[in-house]
Amino acid sequence: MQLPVFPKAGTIGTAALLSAAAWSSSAMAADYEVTVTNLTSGLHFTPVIVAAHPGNVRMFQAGTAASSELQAIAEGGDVGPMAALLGSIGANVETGGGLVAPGASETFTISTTEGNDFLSVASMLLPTNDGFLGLNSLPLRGASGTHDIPGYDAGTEANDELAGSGAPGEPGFPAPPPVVASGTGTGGTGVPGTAEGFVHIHRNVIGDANRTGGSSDINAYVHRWLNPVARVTVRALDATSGPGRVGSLSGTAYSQTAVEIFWEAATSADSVVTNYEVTRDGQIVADRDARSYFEEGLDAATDYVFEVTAIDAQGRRGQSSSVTVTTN
Ligand SMILES: [Ca+2]
Ligand SMILES: [Ca+2]
Repeated sequence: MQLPVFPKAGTIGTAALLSAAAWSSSAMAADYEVTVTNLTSGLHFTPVIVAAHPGNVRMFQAGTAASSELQAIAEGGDVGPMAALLGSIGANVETGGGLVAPGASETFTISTTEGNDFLSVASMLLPTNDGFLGLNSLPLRGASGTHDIPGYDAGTEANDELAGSGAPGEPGFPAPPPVVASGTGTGGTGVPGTAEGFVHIHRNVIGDANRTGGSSDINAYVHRWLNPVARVTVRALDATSGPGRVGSLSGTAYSQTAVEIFWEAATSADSVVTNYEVTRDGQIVADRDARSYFEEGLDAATDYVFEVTAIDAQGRRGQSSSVTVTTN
């Protein structure tokens, strides 16, 4: 069949062509909950775009020139052109309602249609000239879990670090009130540089400590960051695919140091459950094809939280169940 293909990156298009083998014709429609969390202490995210799309399209590709649609996101937070382009090839697209503040999260529910098995996420980092967070074509099958993502520079604008325009091709970064309130300034002379020409991992901002002058309008004490900048948490909602929860999870303490937990089998709606992952206080302690887990060597009179997650033959994870067991 003829797959939809974006024009090559570097012209006006968005996607690089991937191997058709990466695209699965047996893919099923499904609903996912996608939560984007701002992991930084001082950056704001512009309204987020979340898209489920075929495996042969990409919103961006590191090492190649950005599309005009990505440029609009990275320089001004405008997701409209990218949403329109993705919509035109049949992608499922959701966009956010506003800025995502440091430490905040926004949750999207995305219903995918058949063939849209890859998830991409993007949003501008403020204050930067053309920085963005990007999750690039994550396979949705088996994607339930957390995915930490870095900040990229779109390469379309020089990083002069001056408050200015959010229009593509114009210098400066947009500074809406919450970003100004976080500590940006004015009156800088500008950090020297030119547009880099290709998407790359962002080398971070320089900033300065002079709110009304210096070389940068970015505050070095507030707006510098370390990667990752964002966490994307994906959870499959569709009860017609993948594993469900285990049943009747319970636990028993045998002594001051030994406990055992038990559960009933989980089922997968369209596959078979092959194993169960067991964690104790967040650490994986077992991954097995069994319906119980015994552990000794624990501390006396202590609460332990066990979680059990079913995993099916396609690697998909169900929702976790938890039980607290207190040693004697
Ligand atoms: Ca740049
Ligand atoms: Ca300054």
